[in-house]
Amino acid sequence: MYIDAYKMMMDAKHIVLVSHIDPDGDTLGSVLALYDTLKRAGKKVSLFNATKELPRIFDFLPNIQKIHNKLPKFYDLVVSCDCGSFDRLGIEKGSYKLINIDHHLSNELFGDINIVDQNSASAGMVVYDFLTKNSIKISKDCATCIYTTIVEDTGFFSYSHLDSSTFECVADLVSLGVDAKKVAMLLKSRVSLAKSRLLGFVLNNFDLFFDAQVALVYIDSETLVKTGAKRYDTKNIVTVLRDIITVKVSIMILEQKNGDYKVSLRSKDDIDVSTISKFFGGGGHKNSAGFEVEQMDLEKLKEKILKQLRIII
Ligand SMILES: [Mn+2]
Repeated sequence: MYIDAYKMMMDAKHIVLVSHIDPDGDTLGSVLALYDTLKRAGKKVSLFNATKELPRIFDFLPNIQKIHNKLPKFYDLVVSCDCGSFDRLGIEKGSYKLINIDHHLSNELFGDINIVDQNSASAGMVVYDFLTKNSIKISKDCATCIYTTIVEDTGFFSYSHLDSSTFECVADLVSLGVDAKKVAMLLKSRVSLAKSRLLGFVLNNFDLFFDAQVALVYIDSETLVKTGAKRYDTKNIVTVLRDIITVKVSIMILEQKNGDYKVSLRSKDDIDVSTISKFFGGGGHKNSAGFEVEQMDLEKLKEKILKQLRIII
């Protein structure tokens, strides 16, 4: 499939690289790594993301300013990266071909070609495998993008899916010119004022359950307005609660603009929160998962989540 996918890319007239709605460092780094490579191969390539405003923290990724929320008039191939399901792409179905590059266990294999490796630390690492298996030279810019996907999805080498292949890949990327110290500075040492304020809110307003093994925080739209935080400032903020020594699972319930809820779950060790997110129709990984629910009574929602958690804790 690696070879077939490359052939499909080379045969395409206009390729659109699609990163998922509410993008993170993995999806953005993956499409930008491919963009760099395909442009060097002389291909016509566009970058699409359905979300209007991209997280500012990734402003150092080469060509990120070329990602737009408008699709070109004609395109015959879509390549999606880090999208577990088709609806995460934010595009309509059409007559184009689709290559699905991902690492989610829950991937729905919606592509004409699916390169899905659930043992990969990031979707960007699947891109890396794709490039090396096709003997394609990786530029410094491309390596920086792939490196970013790995540090983002592993929390700078702290979560699961870390094995020797991850570090072999990283060693290769560093030898190709990645400045690991610089990337760490750019990603870890720049927090927006709004996010700092939101962090303050989270630490002051969480509840504990099951002998302090579960921490839960609810963030309503008003809090986002008050702190000035954007939706992407809420990303991974739930980990600060998981880091409390007694806590095994942390939960963030985020009110959406239309009154629906987005729920993020983080866990430690062997507690598999993806089983919870799957119960509610969501997806994710063992220690990091999430789902969305339609408008309902908040207390009822909390009760329902805790009831499911009771089973696995
Ligand atoms: Mn990912």
